[in-house]
Amino acid sequence: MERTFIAVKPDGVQRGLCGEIIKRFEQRGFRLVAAKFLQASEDHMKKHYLDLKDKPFYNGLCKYMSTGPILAMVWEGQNIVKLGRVMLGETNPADSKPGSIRGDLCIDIGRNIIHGSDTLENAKAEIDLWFKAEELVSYTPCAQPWLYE
Ligand code: IDP
Ligand code: MG
Repeated sequence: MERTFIAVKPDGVQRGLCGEIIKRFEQRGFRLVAAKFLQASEDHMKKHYLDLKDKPFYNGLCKYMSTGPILAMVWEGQNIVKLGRVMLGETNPADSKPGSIRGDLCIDIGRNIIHGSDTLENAKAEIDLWFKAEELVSYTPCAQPWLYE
């Protein structure tokens, strides 16, 4: 089992898309392990997006991410880092296929409503940045044997 960090960005929260996004991960069969609703500081977002610090959009991105509440979540499941990225679609919604979250629900690369970890290593680092170990809940969902062979 893998874990990934998924966040509904401030634009997704303002547009009332938290429920739709949670629904997609639940219906796929993934398990919610942790969630919190918070407004992140610009400093926190600068840590989260540190790998993009040389990009021209870095400052604007960190500012936009700190201007409103975020729904931060940890989801678990087999191969979830990769499958989560497929569910999100491409970074640019214009390149995202219909059926993906970004392909269905947003238009602009700078307002692409959702974050998802891109590698297992980054998922671990992002989960550590956003959550304390005791905030992650372990349980066995009753559908487990109906989801996995
Ligand atoms: P990802 O969110 O699909 O992993 P990254 O390349 O890691 O994409 O970029 C992080 C975020 O930075 C994107 O989700 C998007 O919000 C923003 N971003 C990426 N490229 C651009 C751009 O060219 N203009 C404005 N914002 C961008
Ligand atoms: Mg990324």
